[in-house]
Amino acid sequence: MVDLKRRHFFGAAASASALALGGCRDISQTAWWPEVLASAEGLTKGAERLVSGSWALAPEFSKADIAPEFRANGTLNPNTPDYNAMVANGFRDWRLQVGGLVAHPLKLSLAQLRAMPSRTQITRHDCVEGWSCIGEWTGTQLRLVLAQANPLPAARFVMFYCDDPMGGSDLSGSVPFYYESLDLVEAFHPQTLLAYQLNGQDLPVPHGAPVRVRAERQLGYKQPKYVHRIELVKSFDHINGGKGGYWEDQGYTWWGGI
Ligand SMILES: Nc1nc2c(c(=O)[nH]1)N[C@H]1C(S)=C(S)[C@@H](COP(=O)(O)O)O[C@H]1N2
Ligand SMILES: [Mo]
Repeated sequence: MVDLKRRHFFGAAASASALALGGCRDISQTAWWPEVLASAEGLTKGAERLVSGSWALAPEFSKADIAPEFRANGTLNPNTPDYNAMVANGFRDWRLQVGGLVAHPLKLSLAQLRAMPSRTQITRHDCVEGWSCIGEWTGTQLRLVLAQANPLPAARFVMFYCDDPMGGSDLSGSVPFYYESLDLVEAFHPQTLLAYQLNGQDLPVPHGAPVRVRAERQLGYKQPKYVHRIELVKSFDHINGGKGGYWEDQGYTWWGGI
């Protein structure tokens, strides 16, 4: 029932063309999110994987569908001294760390990521706040990076740690930074990218420069921006609020499948 409600909700979003805002769509507020969903998370995830299959692709669109301006949301600039220094030198010193339960920890520069095979996809981003936007993303499939790192058999989740401090409630004795997680099925999905371009341009700061995740079968909050470290873990119980992500720790459901 919850799943149907949500499908109805996004169905409505997709057809509300009268409300289109420069290619981005906006619909009215949702009172039922996220409390209603939290209770049926396991059910929803199981049902979606049964219906759509583990490897079903998210819809892809044509160039004509691309929104002239992709809406930015959440953090628009981490604006920390470290981040600003990286922006100032074009992310030359930026490194993506991949560690945790892997046989071969990695430290990749932006140039190394860009030198790997790339994928480009035109997809629709759906935010729980009730807007969607179509954009073209280019990046390295996460599966290629994970294959290089060679996850150990105990690994079950992929954690993404971001550069933007979230302020507000103190979850762990230090300032909480945005973070997220995916299970291995989503992480190895062919449309799950470490994206470094939006609409053919280097990823702009508001959209997560230099690298953000695109996990196209998942809602907006499962697409972490400003990712600097990836960690494979057996469980996220011990990480921050223990729910697997910044918004999950505030009550959103961990399963953010569309
Ligand atoms: N690091 C980080 N990633 C984030 C967020 C954020 O605030 N910080 N917001 C999330 C939410 S709720 C959405 S809808 C998308 C927005 O992506 P965009 O700014 O490229 O539209 O990023 C997600 N990833
Ligand atoms: Mo969002």
